[in-house]
Amino acid sequence: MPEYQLYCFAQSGNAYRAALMLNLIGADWKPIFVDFFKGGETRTPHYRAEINEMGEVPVLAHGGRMLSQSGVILTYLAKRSGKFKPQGEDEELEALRWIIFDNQKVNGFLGPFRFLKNFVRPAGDPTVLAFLKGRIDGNLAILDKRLGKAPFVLGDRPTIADISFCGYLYYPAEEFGFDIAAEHKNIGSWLNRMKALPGWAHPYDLMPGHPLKL
Ligand SMILES: N[C@@H](CCC(=O)N[C@@H](CS)C(=O)NCC(=O)O)C(=O)O
Repeated sequence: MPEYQLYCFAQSGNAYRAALMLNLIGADWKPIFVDFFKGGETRTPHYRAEINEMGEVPVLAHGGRMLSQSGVILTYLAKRSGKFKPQGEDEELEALRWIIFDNQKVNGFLGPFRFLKNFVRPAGDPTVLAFLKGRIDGNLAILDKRLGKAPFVLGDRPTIADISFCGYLYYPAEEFGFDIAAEHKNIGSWLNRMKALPGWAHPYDLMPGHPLKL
């Protein structure tokens, strides 16, 4: 049995952060498919009792541990592998600062926006989508400005803060209705730098459940 198991599904950018990290550090891992869309698996009593009381993916199973929250999983894997690890207290705090900003305001809005646009019928209320899009544009601009100052979020080398931001950013532009890499040039260049790292793979190739048959 592989050392790490990751509860995930292909459309989840939140889970992609953990899957990408596992691949980039060369971990021995396998995905465990969670049937979020058809089976509503994250809402079942079994999932909430045995896998994650928060009812979310990703969940990383390792030894006796069941870890959720991608930021926690990234921190755990960085500590264990020594890779993509912030060095020293200042960098650790800086990484955490950007990971929380990402979870709440960048991928934290991109995920629900893409979900409402693609995966629910009827599609989400235009007012809600417009609100989310406004927040997304403003927050991507903040990331873009940051990436104009250095090649990676914390400076010259990639850390878990960069891996967190990858969340939804490699999914096809058609799924959003706008092209993030084209509209935000520094983010576009940074996405290419991340893509060049050994072990990088697209979310649809790394996690099970694509294409989605609704
Ligand atoms: N902050 C969390 C977000 C996790 C999350 O929202 N996952 C979604 C899938 S993309 C989920 O499982 N949602 C289930 C639900 O909200 O019912 C993380 O980064 O792990």
